[in-house]
Amino acid sequence: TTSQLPAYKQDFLKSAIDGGVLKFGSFELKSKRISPYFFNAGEFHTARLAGAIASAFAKTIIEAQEKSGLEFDIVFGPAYKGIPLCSAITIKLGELAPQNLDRVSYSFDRKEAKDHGEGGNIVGASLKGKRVLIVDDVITAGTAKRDAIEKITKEGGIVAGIVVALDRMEKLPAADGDDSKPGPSAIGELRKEYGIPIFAILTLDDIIDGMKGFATPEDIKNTEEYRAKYKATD
Ligand code: OMP
Repeated sequence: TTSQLPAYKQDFLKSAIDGGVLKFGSFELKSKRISPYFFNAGEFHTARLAGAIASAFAKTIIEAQEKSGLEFDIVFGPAYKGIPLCSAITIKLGELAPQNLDRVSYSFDRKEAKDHGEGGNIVGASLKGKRVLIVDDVITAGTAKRDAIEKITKEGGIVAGIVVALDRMEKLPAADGDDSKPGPSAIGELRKEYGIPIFAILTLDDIIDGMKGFATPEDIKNTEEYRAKYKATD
């Protein structure tokens, strides 16, 4: 049940459902997998929902700081969906933990390099020599996160960790295309490869637990079947 979830995570799940951010049906993912559910962070555009996602991120980050010693100077949001996130989250961190987090900055990247004016690829705080926390909407295969890590490293930043709204807990797509075999998680591989911590407000397990209170039996069944098929072994 959702009762094991901290209250702020339950609130976030409720906001995601009420706001139409979390939808059930049939959706093709970037990985080409067909998913019975989809989380569209772009729907968090009202004042109330933008506040809800920023709060849930900020609380997850503060918890990671307290429990896992996460330390960072910059909240980095990869273009495009990470851009409103990094600014809203930074404001919220300053509000919730002014004694130690009102010194953090945000920055984000451009999709295309700008060759006039101030130039460069990064808007906001310079990443050089700074500990950078990546914030993004969803992690499935981790491809977009890998790109962000490369970009930050190229700019001289040190990646301190990644925080996402949703960890879909999926195994990496199999090299031979056979997704029926067990496989390691996208998150696990990123952790190993780069030695960085990764945190999520919600996981697929949280959604399945939470949806028992409101979803149709068919959506629950489809989502459970999807989890059984694609959940990673770690
Ligand atoms: P990576 O895991 O880094 O490849 O990124 C997955 C991306 O897929 C996310 O950043 C989203 O743009 C998109 N996505 C969603 O937004 N919501 C979902 O529920 C699933 C996906 C997806 O296509 O996997």
